[in-house]
Amino acid sequence: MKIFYSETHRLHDPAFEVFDGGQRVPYLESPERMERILKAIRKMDGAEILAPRDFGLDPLRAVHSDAYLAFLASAWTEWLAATPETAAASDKTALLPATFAAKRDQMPETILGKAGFFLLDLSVPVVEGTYAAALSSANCALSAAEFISESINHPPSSNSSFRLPLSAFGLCRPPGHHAGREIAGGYCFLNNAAIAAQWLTRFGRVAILDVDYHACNGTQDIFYNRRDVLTISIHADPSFEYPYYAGYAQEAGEGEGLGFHHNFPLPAGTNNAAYLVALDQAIALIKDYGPQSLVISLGMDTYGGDPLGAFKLTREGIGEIGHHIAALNLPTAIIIEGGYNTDELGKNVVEILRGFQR
Ligand code: OKP
Ligand code: ZN
Repeated sequence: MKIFYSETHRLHDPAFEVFDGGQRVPYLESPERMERILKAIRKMDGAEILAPRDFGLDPLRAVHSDAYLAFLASAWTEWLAATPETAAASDKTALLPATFAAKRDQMPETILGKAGFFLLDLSVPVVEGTYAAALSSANCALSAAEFISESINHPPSSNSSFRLPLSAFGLCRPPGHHAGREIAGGYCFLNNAAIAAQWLTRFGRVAILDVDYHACNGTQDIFYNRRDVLTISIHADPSFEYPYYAGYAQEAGEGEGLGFHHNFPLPAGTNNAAYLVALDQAIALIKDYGPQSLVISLGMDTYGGDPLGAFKLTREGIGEIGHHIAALNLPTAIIIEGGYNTDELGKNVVEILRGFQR
């Protein structure tokens, strides 16, 4: 399997985030996550690690607003200009506002005003390298999408003599699924999976299946009124879990998009069997939709030992997820989102990728 990866993610390495209760804690979405995954993947049969191609800004502008992209591009410079003392302590500090926009019809002018407008919560500290890292992350997702696009409209059953690239893995950091059209949140700045899916729409209908522990409020936001991209998310019930304000079962899309978004909120303690029931329902919806390609937002935080999750999936359950999805036999770009048990992260990712090796 082709794995698209760049070291540029290291440029996004904030010293802290702020947890509930107001404590500053070490940033959980750490560069070490990628190191652990890479280490395990290198031992996998047939793994080929490739640098992403630079797709430029157009595929990002198809998903995010220009004002939001401009904010990400200049936020750090503006923050430095507004707070010269930041420069001296730049390895310990970050741009993080204390006021957030409940109403969004006016974008303020100052950098703190804009930060509150474009950031959703206290887990998206912006540092000097955030934008560069986010761009490179999106390019990894786009490279995976481009690679699998070769097999779109060429089903594996057709009598071609070469093996079609049915799946590829975007080893993306920072993650993306909480980033909306013009908002960052939950460690996410650019919505890598949405950017890949949008790019794939040139070849026909696309489905996004999000199996991260957290609801994909960003992906839901981006495609909510569209029917050319089916979005489905299986996650912890937002009535008790982040992101709290999206991911409810009754949210089903609107306008043209009504019926083309599905949420499967599950309770704390969800085990393999209960998870796979929801997954198979989601897979049936994807079959009915009949997409030309599939994007997976892959979170490993459904694992029982995850510090941010309350599900009880085992490594075997995680392996099953891979096999069930791979049985759809669709050109599939797998994009990594969350997963914070660094000791088990690599093994869990390899376990799920195994289902796609054929
Ligand atoms: C990102 B991804 C809970 C704090 C939650 C944000 C979590 C973002 C998860 N006490 N902070 O979906 O894995
Ligand atoms: Zn998550």
